[in-house]
Amino acid sequence: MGDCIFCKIANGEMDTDLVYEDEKVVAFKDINPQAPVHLLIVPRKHIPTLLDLEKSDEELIGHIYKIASKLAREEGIADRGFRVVSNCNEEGGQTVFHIHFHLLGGRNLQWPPG
Ligand code: IU
Repeated sequence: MGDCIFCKIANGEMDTDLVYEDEKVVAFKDINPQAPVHLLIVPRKHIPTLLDLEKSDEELIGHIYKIASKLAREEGIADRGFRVVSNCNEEGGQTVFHIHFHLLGGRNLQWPPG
């Protein structure tokens, strides 16, 4: 936890392009955007992977999706469409081990992902 980069961002110890924060989550612009809109929604609580979620985190995850839809509207990508995705472990493409939800939009997203 001590050297977790997303904990540092959530605690305000690192500069970031913050777009939203409340008592449970922060959202900021991804430093390596994969779409015209690419935000990361990150819980303040340090949870390494989706596999570490506990029963008591259910409300938090619901909250994250609610914030994703609010931000999608605010970013102007709601009507045309967008994607919320969370990668888990190596083959899932996870590189930062503090769970986060990518909000992507502003272009025609392909399926299946690579
Ligand atoms: P992933 O699903 O764990 O691979 O996503 C990590 C994302 O975090 C990735 O898109 C990075 O560009 C992004 N990121 C960031 O926005 N700021 C940082 O300081 C670091 C990674 I490290």
